[in-house]
Amino acid sequence: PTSLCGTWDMISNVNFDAYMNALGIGVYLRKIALRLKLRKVIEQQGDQYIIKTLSTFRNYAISFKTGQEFEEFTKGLDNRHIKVRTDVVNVGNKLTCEQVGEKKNRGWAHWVEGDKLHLELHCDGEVCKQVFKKN
Ligand code: RET
Repeated sequence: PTSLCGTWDMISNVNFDAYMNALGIGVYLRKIALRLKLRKVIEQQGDQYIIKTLSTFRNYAISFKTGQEFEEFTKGLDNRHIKVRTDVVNVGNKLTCEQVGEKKNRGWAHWVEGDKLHLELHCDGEVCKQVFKKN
């Protein structure tokens, strides 16, 4: 896709609470997470991506190669072990994945439009939409 690389700061976050609730995250952690202004730092070398979610409260990072299945432990989020299927692919300018595990219909998509990074997170029928501007 259009390069996702860079440092991106959150400007909007729609339905994050319902998404976290669908993940089974408790009300206390949800309240903290909802107040955070998240920063994404995305690095890419060839097929290799590192995506960092940074905040004053907690950081979270994943690293993977597109097209190769990997295992993710969502430490500090819902603390589940999931298989992220080789559907980490570039579909029409989007970097998408499906996170296969206990939760149904779980995954995300990243894409760039203009100077904004868009991230759509879904789980069990809930869709969260986050937008970031280039730092
Ligand atoms: C925070 C704070 C602690 C509680 C929760 C969080 C959620 C993080 C999420 C990260 C998603 C990362 C993605 C990376 C993709 O490459 C902010 C760490 C629940 C939902 C989609």
